[in-house]
Amino acid sequence: MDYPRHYNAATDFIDRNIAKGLSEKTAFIDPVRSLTYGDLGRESCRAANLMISHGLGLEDRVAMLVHDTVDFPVIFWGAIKAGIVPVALNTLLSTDQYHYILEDSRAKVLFISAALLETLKPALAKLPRLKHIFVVGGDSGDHIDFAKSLAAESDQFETVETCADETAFWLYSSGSTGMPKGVPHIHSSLMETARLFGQGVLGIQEDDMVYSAAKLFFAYGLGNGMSFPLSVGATTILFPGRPTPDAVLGLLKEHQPSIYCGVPTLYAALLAHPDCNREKTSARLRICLSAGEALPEDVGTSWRKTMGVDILDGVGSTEMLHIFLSNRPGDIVYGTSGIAVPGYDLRLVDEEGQDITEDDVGELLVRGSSAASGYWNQREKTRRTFEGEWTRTGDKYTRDSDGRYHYCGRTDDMFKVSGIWVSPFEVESALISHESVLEAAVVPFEDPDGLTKPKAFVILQEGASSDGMFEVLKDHVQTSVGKWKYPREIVFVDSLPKTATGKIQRFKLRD
Ligand code: 3SK
Repeated sequence: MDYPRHYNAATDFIDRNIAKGLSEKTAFIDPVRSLTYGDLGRESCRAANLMISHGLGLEDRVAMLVHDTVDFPVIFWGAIKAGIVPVALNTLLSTDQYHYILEDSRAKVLFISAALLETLKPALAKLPRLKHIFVVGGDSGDHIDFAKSLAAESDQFETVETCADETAFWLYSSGSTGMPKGVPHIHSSLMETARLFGQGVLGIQEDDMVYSAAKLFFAYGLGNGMSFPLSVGATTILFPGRPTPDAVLGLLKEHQPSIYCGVPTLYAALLAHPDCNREKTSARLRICLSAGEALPEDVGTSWRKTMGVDILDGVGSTEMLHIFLSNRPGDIVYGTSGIAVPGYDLRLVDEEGQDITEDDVGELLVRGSSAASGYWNQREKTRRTFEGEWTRTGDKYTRDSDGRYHYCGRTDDMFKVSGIWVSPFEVESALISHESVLEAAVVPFEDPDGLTKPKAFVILQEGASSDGMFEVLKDHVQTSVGKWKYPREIVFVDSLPKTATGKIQRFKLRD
């Protein structure tokens, strides 16, 4: 879609709802407070004034290390209104990672939830560019109390005229290795993802209520819980704590959202919970969304059976801001990633960059209006990922004769056994489809003859025993996905290494 040259996303996402008569409608609910669209308009004006009165101006960056409470949208939109660039940070990182990101982004101001101060403290003395720290919700110690200073500001602010093509906010891509990379996104991208996926595929409408277990700092959560609902004047439930199965089922029961967004691991854990059923928890749920990792077929079909509602499995990335490949309501094939989201183009290419033919495995490239143009201060990585209009995803797929995409694994996770590609995801899905398996990760290892073979790390369902399980799972994989693909070794574990956004870090399991 064409955007006017001068465009500030805050006008589109907040003022338009107020002009539509939604001032009194609830935009966000957290466990303590709620905000109407009118409140969001006023509070974000106060936040814009607060940042300006602390010396920030156009294009300056502010870091947000903030849990999912109503403060998050107030700060995020306050910055955007003022042409200041919020940098939303993952709340699950380590002191060293925060030190790296705060240095890398050169944020002058930090908004931080009180509970996260302890982790950051050891890094503070080494961050000379950081001028002010606002503490959100709780004891501010030596720093500035966000709520008090916000209340002292005017609730009137004239939104700064920015360009549709200028940077509005940053996210950090967690990646599976190395330090996170800054990914700047422009003002028009939020509305593009809301229009193309949120409205176009998910079909979000004004009377929807969304709960996203994926947090707002994550591109997936930011679309689910912020840009999609605000694009149509809907309501979001925010939860600052860990989305454990108990917590998620409690929220579904209490608020009865119409849209729930989760990740595959959490869907599997919810299904293993005794209270997971539609009558008890989620009568109003009309659609669920999954991303972050490919959804195993078995999890999708079990959810449909248990909850009476489908999961749309989609594929997105921090670089593209949200989902560009997805199943669609009424056209779901579990175990596949679906088809291109209208508005995005996809290609599968081989190692020489040539388009591959049907059924071959290729790397997925995507083209669309919400793409970032590069990584902050990382020229080599930018060149390897952003190739003109096309963005490399680093994911391997096949495309079947119906045009549906089938996930095979990360480009660096695939391996060959007896000269044939093995997708760790395919073997993991076969393992998970066994009733005793909760989660699985598959990596290559060298057998005593120096040959590459699959090895699995398996978390068993509660109450299942590992006695005799190696033979059982070996046979199960052989009959489900092929004789040569079965794991030659299985290690039974209690947890798997994952990124903060729930992706299995297979490289940590390789010998
Ligand atoms: O990381 C992902 O897989 C993802 C999925 C959907 C939207 C955004 C992201 C980053």
